[in-house]
Amino acid sequence: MPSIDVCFSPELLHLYNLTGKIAVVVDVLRATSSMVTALSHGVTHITPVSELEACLAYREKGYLVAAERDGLKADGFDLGNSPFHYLEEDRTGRFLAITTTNGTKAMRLSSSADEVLAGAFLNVGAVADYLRKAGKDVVVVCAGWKGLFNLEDTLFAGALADRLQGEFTFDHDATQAAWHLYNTAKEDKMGFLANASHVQRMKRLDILKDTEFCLQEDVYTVVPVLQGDIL
Ligand code: 3SL
Repeated sequence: MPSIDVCFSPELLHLYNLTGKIAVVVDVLRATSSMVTALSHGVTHITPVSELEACLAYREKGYLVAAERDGLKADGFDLGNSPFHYLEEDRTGRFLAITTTNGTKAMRLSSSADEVLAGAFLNVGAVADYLRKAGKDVVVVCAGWKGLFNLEDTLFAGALADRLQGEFTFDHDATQAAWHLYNTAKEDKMGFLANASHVQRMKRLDILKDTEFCLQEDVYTVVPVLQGDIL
């Protein structure tokens, strides 16, 4: 039986061997949720980029360029990092380059895996279906916040484990911890996360509606897979 493991921060990735495995990168608030939403609403390709300057350079190729640092849209970019950018305006057929504080970096740092997927609550069921069919060992890579653990990505890891229970082994303590937390939180994720550091940050920035949106399960069926530089 394949296993599902959880890496709580990109800073811990040096302790994991991703070779031969599928990495599911998650940044629930909000990078991977925005990516899943964008691809579900007409954006054709997404290029995750680590640095601001490299991301901005994609504008010359006709891309929409999106950037977030510390929760805010970075100066000079078309978009920040809200899923509502793709719900409130038609982006059909656009190519997007995006850089965010943690999510796009986590994706880049996971590139030694056989496959890199973008996971979010919004597509958790579709990701679980993909992993069942692939039948390979999985590591959920939580983007966290500047190297630190966060609750929301851990809850996603637990939700994914929950969907795969009985078909994947949970022999790592990280998986068991994430699964227990998710089962404690699942009836009221928003309440459970009320004091989480990034939820507090989003409250201060008056973008709590993004949190509510990103905590919904199974809204979309798209499974973004990194192929070269592109999702
Ligand atoms: O850290 C990230 O990559 C972002 O998703 C953070 S934010 O939700 O856009 O503030």
